[in-house]
Amino acid sequence: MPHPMLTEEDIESYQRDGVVLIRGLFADHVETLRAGIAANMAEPGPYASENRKTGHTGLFFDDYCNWTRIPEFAEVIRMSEAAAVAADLMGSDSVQMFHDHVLVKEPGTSMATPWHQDGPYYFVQGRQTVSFWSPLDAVSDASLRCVAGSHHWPKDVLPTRWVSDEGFFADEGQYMPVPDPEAEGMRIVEYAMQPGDVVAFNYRTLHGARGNTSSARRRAFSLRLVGDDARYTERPGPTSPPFPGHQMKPGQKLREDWFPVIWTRQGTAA
Ligand SMILES: O=C(O)CCC(=O)C(=O)O
Repeated sequence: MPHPMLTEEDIESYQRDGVVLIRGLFADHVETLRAGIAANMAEPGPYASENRKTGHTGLFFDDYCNWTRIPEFAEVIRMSEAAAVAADLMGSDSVQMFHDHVLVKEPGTSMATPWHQDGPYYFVQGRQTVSFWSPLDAVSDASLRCVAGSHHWPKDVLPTRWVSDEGFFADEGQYMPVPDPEAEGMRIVEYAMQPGDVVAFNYRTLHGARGNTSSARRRAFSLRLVGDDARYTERPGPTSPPFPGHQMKPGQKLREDWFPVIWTRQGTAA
């Protein structure tokens, strides 16, 4: 039996399309996540960015890897149903924490989040991966947009730097160029969402988001988890996030002192 917040069809959609909507997964945690985002923005971490792109208006703040210093994020990671739901979507017997990401587009922010797959920025390889993107404000136009089935593409998409559009790594033939899903007629999945709803997507699912031209803020919390088959892999340069000093070797499971196992099917997670 799947987790009560999921149907068998949700799991099939996730496996087939690399994306599925889960209404209300964080509905009981919206105020906690808002408080965590406020704390994060009041005291940004070393990786925070305001993504100031020439010719654009507004402010697109993002920051990641703060859950160990922001108790509100740690509470939601531990107390919500996210890990149990992640296990069923991934078909995994365990769930390991990877990191958190906050993405806030203030009213009148014109910059889009460029189309990208998360996986190629990360040092993680494996099929059992999931990100939970949750708006903390109602969204329509500024929602997440995912290309159905892109997690099955044979080649990774070249990761790029969001402000300069430069390649994140030198491409020696291992990447495909960033496609234009609208021009190329790809199936783009997007939803009008309420605070606490979640889009679950695979690390290899191509996704992006429009700017926020509305008069309301668009705060979003993204939680990145991995399952049984996730292993450390090397990329052609420092990854994003970089996790300096990690000392892992290709093929190893992510070190559990930095990336704790937060759920197991036997119910014995730390
Ligand atoms: O919130 C956004 O604009 C993009 C989110 C995203 O790329 C992610 O959560 O991986």
